[in-house]
Amino acid sequence: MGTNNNDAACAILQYFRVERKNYAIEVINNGFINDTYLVLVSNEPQYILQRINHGVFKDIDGLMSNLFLALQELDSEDYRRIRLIKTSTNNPYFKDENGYWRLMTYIAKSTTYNTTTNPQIAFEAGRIIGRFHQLMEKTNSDDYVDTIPDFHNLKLREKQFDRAKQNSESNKLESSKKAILFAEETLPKLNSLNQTKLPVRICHNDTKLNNILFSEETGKALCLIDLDTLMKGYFFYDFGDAIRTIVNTAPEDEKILDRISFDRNLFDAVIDGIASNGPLLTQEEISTLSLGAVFMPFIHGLRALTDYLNNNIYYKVSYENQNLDRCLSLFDFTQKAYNQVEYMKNKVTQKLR
Ligand code: GN1
Ligand code: MG
Repeated sequence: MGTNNNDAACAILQYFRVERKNYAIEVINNGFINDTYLVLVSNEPQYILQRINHGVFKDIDGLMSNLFLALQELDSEDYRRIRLIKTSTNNPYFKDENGYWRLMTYIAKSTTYNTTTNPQIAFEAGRIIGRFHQLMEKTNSDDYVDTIPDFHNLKLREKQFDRAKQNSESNKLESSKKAILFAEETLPKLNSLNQTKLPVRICHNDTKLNNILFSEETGKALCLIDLDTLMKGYFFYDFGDAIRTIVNTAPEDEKILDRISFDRNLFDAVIDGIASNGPLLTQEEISTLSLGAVFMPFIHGLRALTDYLNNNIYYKVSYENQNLDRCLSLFDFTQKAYNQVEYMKNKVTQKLR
């Protein structure tokens, strides 16, 4: 996070329904897609201002409508409410020549973690993801727009990967040879993940650990943030994204693969956290979780590899080979999770039925 007097972002605030104050802006350099800013008054964070990536999210009205619908449900004694602030002309976002801007409340005394070794944090993460799904059960999924159609559809991601291979420069095909081979070997293994009997839920679709807000005071998980990919999906999507970022104690682009691990204690803690909400999932859903924890790191690795071959046209990268590093790291965890499928299967059937 760096401080800067970002005048352009600061000037945007005047179009929203907020008091006129002397605001300061800090850039949050965390995401791969949107531009995110923290808005402060006298060093105290007040709001989150974001410029939505219109290249990635084509239907901004649909996206904002999803958010408003979901935020009505996501409000409970044990689930912290986030509010969207409208513009002075009552719009959910402000549009200028630089793009689409939106403003949200900041939850005071909160924090996020990129990685963890603490089972209590893993438990809380599992608990809040379960709670999110419990609260969202009431919502009518037909009212939601697919903000990125087929986001976690492996068939589509495979097609995009094949196209990227055909068009890629030969030096990139060479430097990612091992990753390409791993992808080709792993794709058929994931076909047995049967999705036909699964209930469609409104999922978060990006439940990595750093999209969970924790209280700095109590250590409890407060809510999920980054709701742009809220749309129809299956529970194992949200489960797998949590597992890949919690049970692996290394960062997503870790280059030293020995540091990547599947930590069973942390896995058990996530499951206990989900279970603490009471029964939540159907038998069919439970039966997809172990392979789901392989599927999610794999699909993210495949997308990173595809983007590497396409010369980084999708993700914001901070160095040339970041997509390849992310891919290798995600594929390494995919294999490590695959080796634990039996372990995971036993745990989830024991604890979640
Ligand atoms: C992207 O920008 P960020 O970190 O919220 C991506 C997610 C990935 C994530 C990290 C719309 O999200 O799917 O989990 O990078 N979001 C989109 O791998 O592609
Ligand atoms: Mg996201």
